Amino acid sequence: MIELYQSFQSTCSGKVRLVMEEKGIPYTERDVNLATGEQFDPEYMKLNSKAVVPTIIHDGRVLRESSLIMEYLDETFDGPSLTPGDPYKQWRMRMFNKLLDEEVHAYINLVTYAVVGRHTRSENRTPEEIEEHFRKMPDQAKAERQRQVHEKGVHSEPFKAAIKGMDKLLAEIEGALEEFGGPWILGEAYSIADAAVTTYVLRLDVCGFEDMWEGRRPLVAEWWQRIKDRPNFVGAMSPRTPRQDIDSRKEYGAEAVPIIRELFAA
Ligand SMILES: N[C@@H](CCC(=O)N[C@@H](CS)C(=O)NCC(=O)O)C(=O)O
Repeated sequence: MIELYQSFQSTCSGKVRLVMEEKGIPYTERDVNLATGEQFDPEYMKLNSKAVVPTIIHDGRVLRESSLIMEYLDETFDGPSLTPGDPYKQWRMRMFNKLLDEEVHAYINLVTYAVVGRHTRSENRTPEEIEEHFRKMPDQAKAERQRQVHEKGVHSEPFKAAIKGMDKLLAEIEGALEEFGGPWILGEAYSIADAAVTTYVLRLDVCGFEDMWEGRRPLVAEWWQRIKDRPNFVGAMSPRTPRQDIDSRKEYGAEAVPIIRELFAA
């Protein structure tokens, strides 16, 4: 039995869950509450020194980094293979993971912070505590972007840049669906590439930003419907995610919808 240290809607935890659901791997969820800082608990940091989720424990071994965990699970367990046999397609699959790790993950964090995180942080901390948090961040360029997003939310320039960055991911998906002929990103077989990008598109969907593909990126729109119809989609976010966490994203996200429409009309 795999132990998965996770957070309900965390994109990276979702990637791992999608693979486990697809391959029928039994797992137990261990919740790490990122809002209250449980990721910094010294006991948890013994498992994951970067203080992030997910972490899995399998056969007494501790594994980190969602992209690498997906490949580990695919190679270790029976069930449908999620890695294409063709080396070129394997390269494309890993390029999707690289794009997520190096760019998209930072963009989605900014999007989520602009839509909902800034509201919850303001409810739980004083303005002085929030400023102290920004001052302590080791990467001050990142802190400045977050500060702007904190102040102006979905009206800030970093939010708009992050939405454009997310559109780059959608363009990559559209391009691969066209190149390989679908129905999945790398062609006939559902793969780690599909599982990896699902949670990022889901975050946009949960925020009510489906205009980013509907009517704009027809192959993504059809693929997204197929993804949501798959049995493993249950793993995209923890099935125990509180309903109000999901609803609040759509409620707060409504403010951004006209901004996004304007961005893509320009
Ligand atoms: N590269 C890591 C990134 C993990 C990551 O950033 N996880 C987020 C949740 S999706 C997290 O734990 N954030 C902790 C925090 O916000 O303090 C992976 O792919 O596993």
